[in-house]
Amino acid sequence: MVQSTQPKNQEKLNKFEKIKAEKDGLDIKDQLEHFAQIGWEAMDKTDLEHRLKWVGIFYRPVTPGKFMLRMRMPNGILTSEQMRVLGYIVQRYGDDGNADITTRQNLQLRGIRLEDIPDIFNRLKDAEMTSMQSGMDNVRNITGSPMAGLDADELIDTRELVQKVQDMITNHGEGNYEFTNLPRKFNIAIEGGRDNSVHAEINDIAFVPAYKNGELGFNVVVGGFFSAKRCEAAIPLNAWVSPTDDAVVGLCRAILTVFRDHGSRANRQKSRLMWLIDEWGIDKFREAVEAELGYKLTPEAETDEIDWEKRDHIGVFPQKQAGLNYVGMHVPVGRLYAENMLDLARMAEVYGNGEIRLTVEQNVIIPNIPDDNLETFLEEPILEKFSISPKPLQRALVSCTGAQFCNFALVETKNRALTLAKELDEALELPQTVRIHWTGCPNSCGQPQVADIGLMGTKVRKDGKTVEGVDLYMGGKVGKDAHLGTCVQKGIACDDLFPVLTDLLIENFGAKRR
Ligand code: SRM
Ligand code: SF4
Repeated sequence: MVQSTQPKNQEKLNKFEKIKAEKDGLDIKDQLEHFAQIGWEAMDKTDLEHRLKWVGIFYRPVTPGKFMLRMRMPNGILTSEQMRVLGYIVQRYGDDGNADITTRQNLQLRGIRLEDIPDIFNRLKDAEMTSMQSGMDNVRNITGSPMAGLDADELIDTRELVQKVQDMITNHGEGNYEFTNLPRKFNIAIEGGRDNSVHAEINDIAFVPAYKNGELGFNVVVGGFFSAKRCEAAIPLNAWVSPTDDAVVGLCRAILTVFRDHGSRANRQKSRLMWLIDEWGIDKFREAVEAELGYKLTPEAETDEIDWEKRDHIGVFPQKQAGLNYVGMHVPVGRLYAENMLDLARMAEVYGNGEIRLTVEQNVIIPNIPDDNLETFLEEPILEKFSISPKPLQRALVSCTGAQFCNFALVETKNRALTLAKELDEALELPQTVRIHWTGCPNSCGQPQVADIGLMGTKVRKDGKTVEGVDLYMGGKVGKDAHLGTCVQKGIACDDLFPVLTDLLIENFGAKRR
């Protein structure tokens, strides 16, 4: 068994490094049967709270005994059969069971009982799905354009590449000790379209379409990340790669190896890839990657092909395949219940070719619907809930999990976000969508820095009491010329948000009172 802890320079290891050095998180995969038998209360605390995350199982202190299961959905694509399997898994938990579409084009299942895990994992395997290495110091779900293979203006179809990178990292979902002990979490995105659908700038590695000497491939940016302490947009690696498995998978492997062997394991707040790039400088980092690859990287193309505004894909759109369409449905704050999942699975089969896609905006797309099927599709009752023409603020709303399930949360997010967006949509006429992102704490899972208006949970003092509040972010730009927004106002009590956002929307986004 390959163990990969490589602390550098005898540095003092942080608490999590010690946990990993004692036992690789992936070892947990062989103990699941045992845990199911003894029950979570009898488990070793570190196994329960940390190591289970290596196989995607998250103990939730907010709902003890009801676990979250974070899947992997390469490129955000799944089949109706897979969605049905996931729907049945959460259905058995009644009111506790649901699923969230995440900001990484992924699904997280809720209400899961540990005693059911062996059976659930068997069902996932049968349906060719995995939750392997989806939490802690592993590579998160790999994102790609939700339009891959459908869009007439697409440059590179990323589906196979994303799958191949995932297979390399997880050993085809079986688990891969080579990459289960990184210094910190790691995000990879592969963009194939013109609109930067994946938010390339906020990933540790992102591939962005670019022509070099007339050949289409990718420029590579590295080091983008958000954390409570620091947020940075990715910077150019000064590398261009051709869109082949060897080049893309090989480069991911090389960068991950360099990060694994040289990234700092002392201070967890300073362990993401960008800290290593800072310490070394990008040239030394690139040389180390080249040494790992065994060849020199081609310098980047002068320009990339990201020249469109970001699309939200909500509505009905023709595909590049004549006579076929995709329908993007708005799922309020990404929350799905078993009946919705089973409905979506049925609709994908009846009207499309059985495929379902997810977006980083936490919405759902059903592709491959023939013209003749469209009218009946649009009469399906679920479209009243998952609208194809939601009001402007609800349309672009994104929210992290928040206090309902997440113990880091300083505020409740999803319900509050939705209620407020509905109230503001009622009160105001807006000439365009305004992208509001909620995140329950400074970890920034809801990406407030990419939003027009970002709201980050905090605690504030109001009338002598500590109440739930937010810090306000503005100026996030997505699509072409993407850049991060910044904090413009601190400590607004959530109860005061309606008037504050009303004024903000009138002054900055052309809203008019109804
Ligand atoms: Fe996140 C930790 C939820 C996307 C930055 N994130 C967590 C945990 C696991 C904390 C915990 O154990 O409770 C949250 C689980 C709550 C729950 O029960 O759902 C959590 N993160 C999420 C999700 C579900 C938010 C959502 O509602 O969509 C997203 C899951 C994505 C996925 O499918 O894997 C999610 N997290 C993100 C993103 C956005 C992105 O990747 O584009 C970020 C910022 C980008 C980045 O990482 O650079 C993000 N999450 C964090 C961090 C801060 C990382 C850091 O370097 O400091 C933490 C805390 C940590 O890792 O120590 C964290
Ligand atoms: Fe939890 Fe904070 Fe992430 Fe929201 S931003 S899911 S509250 S860790």
